[in-house]
Amino acid sequence: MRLALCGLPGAGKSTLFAALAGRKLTGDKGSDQAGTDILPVPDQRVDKLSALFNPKKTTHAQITYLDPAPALAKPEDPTTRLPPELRQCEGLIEVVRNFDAGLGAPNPKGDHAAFGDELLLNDLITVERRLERMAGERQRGRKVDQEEQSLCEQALVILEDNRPLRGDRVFMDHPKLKGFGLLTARPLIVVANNAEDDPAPPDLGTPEPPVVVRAAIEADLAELGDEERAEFMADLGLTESALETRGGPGRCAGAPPPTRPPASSTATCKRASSAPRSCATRTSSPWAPRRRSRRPA
Ligand SMILES: Nc1nc2c(ncn2[C@@H]2O[C@H](COP(=O)(O)OP(=O)(O)OP(=O)(O)O)[C@@H](O)[C@H]2O)c(=O)[nH]1
Ligand SMILES: [Mg+2]
Repeated sequence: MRLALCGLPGAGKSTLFAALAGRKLTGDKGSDQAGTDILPVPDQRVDKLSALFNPKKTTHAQITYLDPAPALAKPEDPTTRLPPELRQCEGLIEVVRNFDAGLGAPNPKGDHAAFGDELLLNDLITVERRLERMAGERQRGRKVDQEEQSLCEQALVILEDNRPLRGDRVFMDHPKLKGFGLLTARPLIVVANNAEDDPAPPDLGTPEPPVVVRAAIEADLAELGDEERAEFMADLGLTESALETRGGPGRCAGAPPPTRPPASSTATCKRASSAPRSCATRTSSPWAPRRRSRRPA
């Protein structure tokens, strides 16, 4: 399974990716390099069975994590604002900034809504363009696929109502829609990237709270050797890092015990808010470059 990290610029995607991959951040934090890593999904059942039967080889399920480089956007085409790799993944992990670090006061609820709008807008344009092409083909006397047309029309109604497509399995699985790479039809895990001293999940206006990580701490931990890491964690009062639960960006290190299973379980695959939102009413682009600063050492 391929999962792509996504979200507004500066949300901490690359920092979280480095923590998940258990490796140092390449270059300066905030660099635009893309990354891919394949990680096993921790599964105690597999471990128990393996210990019981002692097979020659034990293979855990694997997840490929992608941290795509920011897209080279053409201002006139909103569909170029998101990295194209998002369309090739089976699921999305949206990272929402909930720290300041010189980037400005966090607005996790607003950022989550803005990114949701961006996904919706992309799908809306994709479906509209396909319907336009089909209308053109019909005009030229060519036959069009009735089922595909009907699916596109149904999708258009939902998207025009500012609702994502992931509520309906038809749009998630249908082979005739596979090639479209519809983004709101992908399962979505929402991860709040919290400030170092804040373990509480922010209110995103969604029915369920997001998974919380503190990516900066996790990335720092990933850079340490075992002994130093244990010391650093003890200093911070942490019992577990993302590296130990990296089948997914699991729970917030040091946070109260989780109220739900880790992200590798479907229980944390949330639906984006289905509350109507308007793409048109947004006044400032969330894609404007943000001021970056390195965290103080
Ligand atoms: N304090 C704090 N700073 C963070 C955290 N996560 C990321 N940062 C900082 O925020 C800045 C942006 O982080 P990145 O990981 O590069 O963000 P990104 O989402 O990959 O950014 P783009 O790829 O440009 O969209 C960097 O200066 C990071 O050091 C965090 O959890 N806490
Ligand atoms: Mg990045």
